[in-house]
Amino acid sequence: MRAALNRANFVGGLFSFRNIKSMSSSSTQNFVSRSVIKKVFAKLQKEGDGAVVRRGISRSEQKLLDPFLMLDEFSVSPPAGFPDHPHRGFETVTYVLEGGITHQDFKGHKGTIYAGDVQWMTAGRGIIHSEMPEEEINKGLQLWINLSSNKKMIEPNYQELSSSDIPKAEQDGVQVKVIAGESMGIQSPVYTRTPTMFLDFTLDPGAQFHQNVPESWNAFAYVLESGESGAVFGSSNASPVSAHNVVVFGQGNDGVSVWNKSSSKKLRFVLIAGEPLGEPVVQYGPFVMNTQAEIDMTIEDYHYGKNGFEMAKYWRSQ
Ligand code: FJE
Ligand code: FE
Repeated sequence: MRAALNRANFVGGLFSFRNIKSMSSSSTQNFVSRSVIKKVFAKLQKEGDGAVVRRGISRSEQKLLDPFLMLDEFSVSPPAGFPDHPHRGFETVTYVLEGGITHQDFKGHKGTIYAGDVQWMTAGRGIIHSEMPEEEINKGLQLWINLSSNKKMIEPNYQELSSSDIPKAEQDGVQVKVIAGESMGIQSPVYTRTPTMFLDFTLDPGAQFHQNVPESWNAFAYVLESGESGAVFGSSNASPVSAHNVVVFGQGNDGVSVWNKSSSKKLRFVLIAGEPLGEPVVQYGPFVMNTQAEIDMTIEDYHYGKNGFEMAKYWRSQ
């Protein structure tokens, strides 16, 4: 029934989008939404060199939100930033919301991403880089996605998308930017080594939407902007969520329903979901492996410049 509807919706290259409204001639709820099982306010925390981040996901959420390891909402101004530091065993996704971030790595990869741009970095066996702010005010999100044991030691890789490369769609007062995965019938070009959905939604006042999420995946939302009592997730009468909160959804059901109950302000949030890896996680700062022995080996590799960290001894960012 769903698949047939999907196909029927594709007409002459134009999509018509399923959502609560368009399918609700007889009832308002054709989908069962996951419910909110936890809310986490992203507290301010010092990180890097003089930088302050709001950490929405940290170790305490890792079990509930496998494969996600960390979500930081950053706001940095020079001279603060994230100078030379290593990563191994996972991916970092940097999504700039305002200003720009310049990155340089130990293999000569260099560039600046600006508002709306995304850098999807697979650290794999090892990256050493700096991430420094470009303008007066620089804001964005950084998400860490774990890699499965057989991919932790792959060669590093970058996928860089400028704002114009990110597919966008709009329907009934709901705008979406598809950073990873699929929404409203459009698909991101990003290759996700750990299957991931990363959607940036803006809902006009009074708008509502339902996003499907694969049943076995873990899912959360992070509220970027919301009017007073605006952001309602899971059920139309659930208590509203304010900005800078992570909303963790329970597993199962069709996906996630959301309402912007504000009569004057837009609601902006990211919806992020991923297929759990179900593997043990041992984290030591920016190294994420499966066992303590692998962490010990990683610290040794970094110290002696081995197994992917060969340039560690010679490289400094400019
Ligand atoms: C880090 C040192 C670091 N949150 N959000 C140690 F510098 C970092 C780090 C960041 C970071 C970078 C950006 Cl652009 C945005 C961030 C932490 O680079 F994660 C650890 N553990
Ligand atoms: Fe980094």
